[in-house]
Amino acid sequence: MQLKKFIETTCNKPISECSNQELYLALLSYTKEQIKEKETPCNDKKKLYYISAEFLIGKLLSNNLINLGIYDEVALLLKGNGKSLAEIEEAEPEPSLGNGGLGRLAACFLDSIATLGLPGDGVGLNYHLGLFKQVFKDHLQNETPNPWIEKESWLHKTDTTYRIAFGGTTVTSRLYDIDVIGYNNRVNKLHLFDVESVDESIVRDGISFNKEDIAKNLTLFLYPDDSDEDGRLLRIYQQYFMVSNGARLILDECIARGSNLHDLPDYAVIQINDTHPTMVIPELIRLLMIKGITFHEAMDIVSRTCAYTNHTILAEALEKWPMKYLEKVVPQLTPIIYALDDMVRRNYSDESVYIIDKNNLVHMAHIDIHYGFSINGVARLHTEILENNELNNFYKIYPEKFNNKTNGITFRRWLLHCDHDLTKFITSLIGEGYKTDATELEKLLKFKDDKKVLSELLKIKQANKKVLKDYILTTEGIEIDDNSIYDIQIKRLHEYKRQQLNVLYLIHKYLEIKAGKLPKRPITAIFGAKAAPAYIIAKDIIHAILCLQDIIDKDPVASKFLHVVMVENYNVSKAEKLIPACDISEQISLASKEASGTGNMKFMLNGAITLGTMDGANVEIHDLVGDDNIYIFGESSEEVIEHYAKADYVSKDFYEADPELKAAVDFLVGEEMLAIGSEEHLTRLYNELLNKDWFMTFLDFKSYVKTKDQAFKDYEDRTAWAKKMLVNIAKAGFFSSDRTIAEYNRDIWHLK
Ligand code: 26Y
Repeated sequence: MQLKKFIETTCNKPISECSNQELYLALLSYTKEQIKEKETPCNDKKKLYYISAEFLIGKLLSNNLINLGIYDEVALLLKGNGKSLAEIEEAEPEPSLGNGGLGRLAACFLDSIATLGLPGDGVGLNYHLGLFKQVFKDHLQNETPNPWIEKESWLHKTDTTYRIAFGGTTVTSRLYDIDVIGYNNRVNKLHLFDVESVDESIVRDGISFNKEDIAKNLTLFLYPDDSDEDGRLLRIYQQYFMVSNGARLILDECIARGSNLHDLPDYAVIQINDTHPTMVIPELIRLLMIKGITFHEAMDIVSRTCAYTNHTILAEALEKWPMKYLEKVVPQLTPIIYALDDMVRRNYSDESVYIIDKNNLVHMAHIDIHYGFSINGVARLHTEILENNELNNFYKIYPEKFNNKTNGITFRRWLLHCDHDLTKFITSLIGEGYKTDATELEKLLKFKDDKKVLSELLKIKQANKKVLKDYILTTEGIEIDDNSIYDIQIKRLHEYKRQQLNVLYLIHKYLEIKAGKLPKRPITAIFGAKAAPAYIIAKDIIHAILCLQDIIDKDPVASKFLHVVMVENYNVSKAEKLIPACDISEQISLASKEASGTGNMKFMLNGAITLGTMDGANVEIHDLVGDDNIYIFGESSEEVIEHYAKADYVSKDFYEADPELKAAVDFLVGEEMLAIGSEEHLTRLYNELLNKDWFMTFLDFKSYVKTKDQAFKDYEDRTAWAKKMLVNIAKAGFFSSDRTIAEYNRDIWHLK
């Protein structure tokens, strides 16, 4: 049916009289119909299954319209009737199925897989209450449930259900699907498993609930608090629930496509997204054995089907589960895990590659490395560190399994959707080709010295800054100055990402302003970050940011030059508003610690200039844009790795040697902060930095201040700055997830 007629029939009135909510629902069902028409029966033999605890997909309406090629038509029709598609989009709830980079990467990958026309589905869980919703109160983060599933949604309830048995209980699962539409291409699926007996009403004050009531709580939250034993057990219940359902779906589908299971690797490739889905390996072996295949053959089949992506080198993020937990939750898997470990022990004497260590901890990554055929890092530097340091013992055994796949982002969401004006402008300069071949963005380089083009770029940025200003006023009730420099750090709150370094800079700036040294132009420093509910120091850092925000706001002089804004409940939708408006992109992790980063790529694509360390994909950004178009500071990853090896970093030495650093650190527990903040939180943060500072904040303080001040100074030469913006946009093509996925397919998946 024609769109106008469809909406008016569904809503039973003219478009101009519909509410945004009504229009959203009408467009939701219209889009679903369009997708149905595009769906083709699957006649591919081999299929990819991307299994992940997180899929941070963001709102879907606009992206689906873009990928179906009907966005402009829909927007125009609505506009002609006095409605705005952007405003209608506000009615759509954002799915809360992820936490950070790993989950957003999975979502970008699904988009690119479908866009490249490859058969590949996502497999994960349908968390009803999401990660959590962040609420600020008394300068502190509070957590509340984030329900996002409404009666009408993108989820399709399917007839697929399984009985999933654990040590003590058995539950019934059900599969829900979300369509994944490629840009002018095929439709794939995101498969989300749910437990039939889930019960949202067991959640009390904030996000607490009975962690032992598995049948009711299994799919309530992503990453439930694991600071106690029941919480850790629940994580294992969730992981097994995900992989057992996933494994059964995969086997059922492959059998339906003609597999006799002995030939499973010809029908399926499973990409394991970090270690959360690692139990899929022993679970598949178990299921194949139930079908009559011997252990050895099953092990061989599974090893040729599974590939593993590592996203971190932080020790605490590499999962190790006590054997006794696994015995309790998944006793059916433990004999298999013992057998897998036994094979390793028979072949290798080096204890560091065992699956079960002498403390009876099961190293999940070790299962993936021994019993998968590919191990990849997510940026060049990251893969090098895995090969030469963190996983060197494995690299020596299996050099041929290791490979790099530098991350990417989907330009459909992170340019076409989030920045319509920039998209139109780029198209007017170089045509449409870059939308399917992102490297064509390099054609922009010929406008590097074109004054008109550069000034248009600045105009678009200014307009986006105004849009963000209005958005922040409506959503956060905070007024920012669109004549100021927007300096943005948005990412999970973690000490290694060093939001605290940014905080120390801002304190330093504040003190300078108070002493009469005024910046040329006002600065708006924007943060967005959720801290894991049990991550104490991360929450202390949020507290420090919110207190500082308040202190500066209340200072009649300083507030004219410096504004700190922490947006509440940072999520994909907020990122889509913040990124196009950004001038300076903060990518300041301690070198060697950020596996890749993907926000860095989104900012660059939207014409922000990176202020960063030589870490993760920043290194590759630097290679591409050159010294003049990025602000690099801080010690190198080699130097940092050496500090850890020698244990020679003493934060107090830096504090004592640098009066500016000392003043900024002392400010954390000074009168002004204590007058509005909590002594407990602020003192803990102060002590942590002074006595430990595991992520070496103080090490890079001096060079951070110097480099950041230089960036602010350079900003004043507007034409020179616009040229940097243009080079960044032109060179961003490499970071299209279409490129990343083409590499995964070429080297690992071999689809089609
Ligand atoms: C369960 C717990 C231990 C855990 C929960 C979440 C462990 C890790 C994670 C999430 C990790 C994550 O988001 N990693 C990020 O992956 C991105 C995509 O590859 C990288 O760009 C980014 O550098 C990395 O921190």
